[in-house]
Amino acid sequence: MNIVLKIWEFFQINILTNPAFFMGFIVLFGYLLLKRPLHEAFAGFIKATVGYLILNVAASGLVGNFRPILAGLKDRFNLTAAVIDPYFGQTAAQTAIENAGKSFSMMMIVLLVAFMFNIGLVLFRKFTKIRTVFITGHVMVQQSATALWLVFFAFPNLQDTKVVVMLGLLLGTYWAVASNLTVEACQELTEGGGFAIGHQQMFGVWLTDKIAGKIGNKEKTIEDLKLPGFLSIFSDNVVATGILMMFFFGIIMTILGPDLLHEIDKGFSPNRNFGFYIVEKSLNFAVYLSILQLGVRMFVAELTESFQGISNKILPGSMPAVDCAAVYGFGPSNAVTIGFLFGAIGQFVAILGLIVFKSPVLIISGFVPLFFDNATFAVFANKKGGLRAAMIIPIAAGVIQVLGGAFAAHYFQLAQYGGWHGNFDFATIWPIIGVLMNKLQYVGVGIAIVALLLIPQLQYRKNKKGYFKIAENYDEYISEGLGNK
Ligand code: ASC
Repeated sequence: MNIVLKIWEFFQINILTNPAFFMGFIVLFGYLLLKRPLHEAFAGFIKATVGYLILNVAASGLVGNFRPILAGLKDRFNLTAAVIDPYFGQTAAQTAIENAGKSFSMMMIVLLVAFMFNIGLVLFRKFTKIRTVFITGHVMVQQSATALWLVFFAFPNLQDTKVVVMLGLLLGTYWAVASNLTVEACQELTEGGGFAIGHQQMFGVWLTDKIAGKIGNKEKTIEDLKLPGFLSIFSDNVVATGILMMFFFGIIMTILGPDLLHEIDKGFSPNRNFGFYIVEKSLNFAVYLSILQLGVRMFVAELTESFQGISNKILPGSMPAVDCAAVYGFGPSNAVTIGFLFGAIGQFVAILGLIVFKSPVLIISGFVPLFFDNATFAVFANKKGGLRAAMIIPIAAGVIQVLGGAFAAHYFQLAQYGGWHGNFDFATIWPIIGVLMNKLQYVGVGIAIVALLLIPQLQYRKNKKGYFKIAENYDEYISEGLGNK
């Protein structure tokens, strides 16, 4: 057992929680299975790994720069509020777990059990109908932390081994089922890119894909928008993002004031002009978005080609589920900005609602759900329902994130520790799972797992012929007309 754990520890630290290498090895392995020469396989490994590392630079740049600014609102007004953001959620869950006298270290084994269970579900896909392996490591860690607290909350006296097994099965099921739900939407958006989403808003992506066409008009997409006169400068994504973020963060940073910003951002040296600081910070948003797209294009191109090896030879009809930012290169660049801003409108309106109706918990917007969830929704919404859907869906999602987050932070008693996970799935499906566990105990866990496992069965029934084909060979899926069922 010890040796298994040691190997797992090595894998977890070096590869799983560093998906750049995971991606690189998948590509390398795929090319080898396709019998490409070794040097080509190696070149693919480098490009995929570098592509993912570039994506990481951009994502951490966005998160590192803009998360503290939103969270600063809490300090500025001395609020007791929960920030809905997975980083805050993870810290809050960890503190709650330790305060309850439990050890957080079993997380690593929970991850092992859950990941293995996900792979098992793919290996037995003939029965389970699961096509995706969730490989976004840092997100898996955050989700395990929150879910571990939900289990302790519902079962305060449960023995450690039981916690690990139960949570491992529950999380593994969620990773497999929820990422599997995004296969159709992702393949259609990327025209056979060969990946699904393994992130924090997978139910939201599925819902968006289903309802966008009903809300909007796919003939009137963001690309088609012809802006008159001087507004035409907004068609350029760098210009649009730059201007809109100067406006958005300009207001927030002015509210925070230079003194607080000096504290938050050590890079803001005392002799710098506040106005120029605001402009540079805001324009950096456009910088990171440009970087992100470059990285995504690199690794997706390699993955699409090489994964054929894996799906032809060993796991037909399966695919990896990766970071949501991977889809940003597949929509108009402005979609991402539109999603963020309209998500913010939804969140701010809902927060006002909490204040007006004297909610027992107050919520502060967190950057990760606000940006990454809503940008993702907008990209998918634009594909099926054009600009209108790309605005309406993020507004609705913003409201749901705040209300679901407020309920969860309150019910699961994490508001006192200042945070809740906050992403779309953690404002919807996870609070439901948590309440089920709390009210019905083991029966609740059972219901959650069985209900989740039923989802891919229902998906399969709707399109038996196309179900695995869409992941295995998208071109054939289209040419055989299987998508029109
Ligand atoms: C998350 C998280 C991040 C971002 C990143 C988006 O949920 O923890 O750092 O989203 O994965 O690319």
